[in-house]
Amino acid sequence: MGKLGVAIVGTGMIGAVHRRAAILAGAVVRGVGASSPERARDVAQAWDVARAYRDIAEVVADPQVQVVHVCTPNHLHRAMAQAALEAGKHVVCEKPLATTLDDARALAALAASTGLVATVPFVYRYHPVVREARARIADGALGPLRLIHGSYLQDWLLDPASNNWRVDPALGGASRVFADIGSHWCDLVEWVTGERFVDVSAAFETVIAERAAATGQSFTTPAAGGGMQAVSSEDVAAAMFKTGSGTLASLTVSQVSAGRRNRLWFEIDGARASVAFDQEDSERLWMGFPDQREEIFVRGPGAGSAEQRRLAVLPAGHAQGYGHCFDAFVADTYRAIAAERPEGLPTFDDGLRSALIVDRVIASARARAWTAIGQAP
Ligand code: SOE
Repeated sequence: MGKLGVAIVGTGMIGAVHRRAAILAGAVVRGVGASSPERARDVAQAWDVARAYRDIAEVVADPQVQVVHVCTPNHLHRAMAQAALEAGKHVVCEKPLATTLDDARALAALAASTGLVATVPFVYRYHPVVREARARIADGALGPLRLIHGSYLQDWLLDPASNNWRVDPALGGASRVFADIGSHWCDLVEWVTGERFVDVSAAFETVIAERAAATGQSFTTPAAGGGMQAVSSEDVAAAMFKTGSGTLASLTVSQVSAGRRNRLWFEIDGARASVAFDQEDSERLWMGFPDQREEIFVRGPGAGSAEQRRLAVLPAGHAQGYGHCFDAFVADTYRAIAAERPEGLPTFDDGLRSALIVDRVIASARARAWTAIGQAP
């Protein structure tokens, strides 16, 4: 089979991460689409790719493209992913899959009806030690679960001078911090434990009431000479969940926690052992036992579960991290296109599950009440 042809739509920070992973997985980036034709031309030149698309119609009409990576602001995901699927292209669509539950449902249904590969980068599933935690829980090492807790903290929006399209609900969706990063934690914890959250009680706070007017760029500094603009999306959120088997979970999410760059952390406490993972210390998995024993499992190709070893691509001591997760996710997406069945590949069904949780979290925060999520989809 020849090399897969790929289009990257959206050329901010995450578009560049997709591009690198696509190339490492052996694909050819045929073209890029961006926020304007001028930007697409500039990026096509900088990335040395053949085509600078003016719009999504040009992307999906390109016969050289078999896979479309949707890396745009969230409000465009539905239209872009739908156009690609309808044109028979496989899709990798950034999370959140869509800004409304109805849109996520429509995309998941469309993907299922086409039989095309449609994935969502819940990439923290690709840390080897996360796979190890999942394997040990599946093997019964923890026993019945007693408590799940954790947080996902960042600080890139701590400064009121920082702004970004994610802050604007018209572009990012009705939830910001929860949809952007709380969604990762929920996906990860449900996947690692095999449990589903069925009820939620959540609260949101906007702690920075005004931010410098946005330039529209990713990870911006303020527009020159711009004023301030009111913020309505949440900077921090707290949520309690109950799982289908009755385990209580608590999650704290923030984009304004100084010094926390990308600290996704979870701990799962069972009757026989506890297990904890920290994304900023992602080579190690902590396990604690009631007899005061501890185990630090270190990522490496020579030990642990089959999936841990499959994803441990570097020798121990040669740190693997976020970029490797992304690379492995994209490589597995392309394997699925080649009719393999890689384990744990997050699909549009997982994107829909996440959209349902986000929708229920928003409803709970608005109603100030426990709210049902349900096990499906
Ligand atoms: C910004 O908060 C961001 O890039 C998220 O959008 C990603 O999903 C997360 O993995 C890292 O932080």
